[in-house]
Amino acid sequence: MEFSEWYSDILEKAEIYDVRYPIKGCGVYLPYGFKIRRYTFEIIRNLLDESGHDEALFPMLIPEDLLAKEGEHIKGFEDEVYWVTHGGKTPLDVKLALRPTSETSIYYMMKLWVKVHTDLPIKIYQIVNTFRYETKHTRPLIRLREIMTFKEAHTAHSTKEEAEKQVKEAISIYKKFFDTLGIPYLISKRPEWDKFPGAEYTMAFDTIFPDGRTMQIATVHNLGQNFSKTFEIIFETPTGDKDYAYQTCYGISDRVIASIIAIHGDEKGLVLPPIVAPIQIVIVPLIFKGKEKEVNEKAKELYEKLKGKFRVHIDDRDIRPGRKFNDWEIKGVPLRIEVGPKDIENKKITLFRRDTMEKFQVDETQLEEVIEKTLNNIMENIKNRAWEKFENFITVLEDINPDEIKKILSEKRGVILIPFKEEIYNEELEEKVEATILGETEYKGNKYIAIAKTY
Ligand code: PR8
Repeated sequence: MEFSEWYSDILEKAEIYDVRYPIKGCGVYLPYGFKIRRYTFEIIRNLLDESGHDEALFPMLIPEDLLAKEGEHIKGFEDEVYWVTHGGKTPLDVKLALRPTSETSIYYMMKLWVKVHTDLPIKIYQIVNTFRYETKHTRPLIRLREIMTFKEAHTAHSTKEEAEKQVKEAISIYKKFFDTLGIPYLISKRPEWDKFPGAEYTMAFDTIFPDGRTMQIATVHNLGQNFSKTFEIIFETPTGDKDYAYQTCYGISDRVIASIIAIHGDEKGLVLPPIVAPIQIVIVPLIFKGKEKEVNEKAKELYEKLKGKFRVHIDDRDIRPGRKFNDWEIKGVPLRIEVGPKDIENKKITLFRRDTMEKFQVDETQLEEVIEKTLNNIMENIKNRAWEKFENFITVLEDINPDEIKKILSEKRGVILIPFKEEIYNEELEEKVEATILGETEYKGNKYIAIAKTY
């Protein structure tokens, strides 16, 4: 099955996201998908909180003059902005934009908050929806017009060095985040022509989807003083001079959810990292005539025993066990416990792990310990498997040969790395190889230009 077909199929069958909402690029998170989203964004929330970021919340509407203040920024976004032009029947004096991102609203406020160097650094973030009128082909959770989960962090510092350090911290936070989810990545510095509108430079994380195309899953931007000069975020330095704040911003979106699905899933359905699985263990009673009471009681007993430690669910629907197995396999539940009369007699528990589709038995006395270990092992296994596939998608070439590059990108796809040379590093190279230049990257200690077919 083609990847895109598999992907649409799984969003529906695993009850993650319903695409039938009558606006292009907008869909509905179903309860199961919503829980995956909640656990996933809880990880980034914790990582940001731990590293001194504070969560805040800004309005969704931005007045036109504010959005247009920074020239580069508005140039980059003007074709993508949704406008609110009326209040009821009355035309508004000032058009209001639905935020495509929140630099302009946040930096307007930062100007009011920053007076002296001791007011800095400011490190805030919000997890909100943003709107971009995307003209490229929209795709569920990948290219949305309403980005339903946009985690954007914004920082301001008193020195250039501190802002530079913040970029490094953001990269290390995202590394931890994607490592926790087992999502492989290549980090590159985007070329000048592809940096964030208004940034000095952009660092990006790309992963590779099963069809060999890359997906930008996070970006970290060093904004220098571009925005602080426009928005007059001025502070008094320790020596009594005035300076403009040095800023950074970084973001991720629903694409993280799309990546969890795409990277770990298999022909049977989802394979969820236990840390974000809404149900980590499903208990399926195997009912045999005459043994109903015994089996159901055992299932309940196990449920009570495990529920404080893990996210457990008993599937007591009145349908065949085979169908239950299938449903939970599609939904990617990491572990299944099958409770049958024979096992009860032998004081054994039958476990099934979704990642390897293996069944095994454990002694009831060791159940919790084995579950704990197995969940960790599942995470390790799916992470290693994902990195292995990712590495297989990387082709290192010794020199630039457009025909060879085109051939690889039409057959195997993935990412091609060619040794970095200033003289070939320009937009024309993209035309020559008929692909996107992701940017400059370090790979195994050497500097390369990364080229790929992107989403
Ligand atoms: C910023 N300002 O905005 P960025 N659908 C889903 N995900 C998307 C879409 C879309 N249409 N467009 C972008 N993303 C900065 C940083 C505040 C935070 C995802 O940066 O425009 C991409 O993964 O690069 C992208 O890397 C991330 O949002 C941040 O968007």
